[in-house]
Amino acid sequence: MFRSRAMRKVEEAGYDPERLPPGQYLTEKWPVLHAGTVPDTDLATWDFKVSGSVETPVTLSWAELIALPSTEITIDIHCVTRWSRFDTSFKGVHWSELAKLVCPKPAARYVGAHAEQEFTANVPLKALEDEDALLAYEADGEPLTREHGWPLRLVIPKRYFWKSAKWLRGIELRDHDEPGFWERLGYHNEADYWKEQRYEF
Ligand SMILES: Nc1nc2c(c(=O)[nH]1)N[C@H]1C(S)=C(S)[C@@H](COP(=O)(O)O)O[C@H]1N2
Ligand SMILES: [Mo]
Repeated sequence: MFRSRAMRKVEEAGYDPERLPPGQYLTEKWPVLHAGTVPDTDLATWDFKVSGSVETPVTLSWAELIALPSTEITIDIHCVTRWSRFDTSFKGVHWSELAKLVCPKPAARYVGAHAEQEFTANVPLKALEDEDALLAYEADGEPLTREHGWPLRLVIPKRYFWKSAKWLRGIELRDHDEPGFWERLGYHNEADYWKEQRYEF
């Protein structure tokens, strides 16, 4: 069976080479990537909003958010710039806990993730409902570092990592899809790394 050089390296590192999506290579490091600057956040004034196509919009303080039941996931990160990092663990709140509070309307099918500095990312609501998606506040057993999105980031493991908005401040449910920051710049709307959905052009 054909093995690319990148896949052979994955094998040499002791992993199943089939874990590496096409066009990716494995890195041990965790690169930092974003547009703009790392925001200054004060947890005392920080809040998190769930809005849009919901019965009961909510605004949660940091204390209220972390008081919600938490879950942990261990996932592989695949960045569109071609690095992949295996087995990063995240702890945080699953969307289902927030859904209990807001009651999504039947028409809600899409999500706009809102982050600091007007950054946005869009995914289908199904992707957020997936059991391995998370609103994460810890990575590898430690609070997120500022560069990786502290205090809260989205993690959507089945898509390229640009969908996983750092410095997340809100989730807006919609009855229609709207492209986010990178999607407006030509990145693929779906971002399935097994299909190499990197760019629309
Ligand atoms: N708020 C915000 N989140 C963002 C981005 C961004 O520009 N702003 N970039 C995305 C991109 S392109 C990637 S690859 C990942 C990188 O996450 P990391 O720096 O934790 O590796 O964050 C995503 N989340
Ligand atoms: Mo990225």
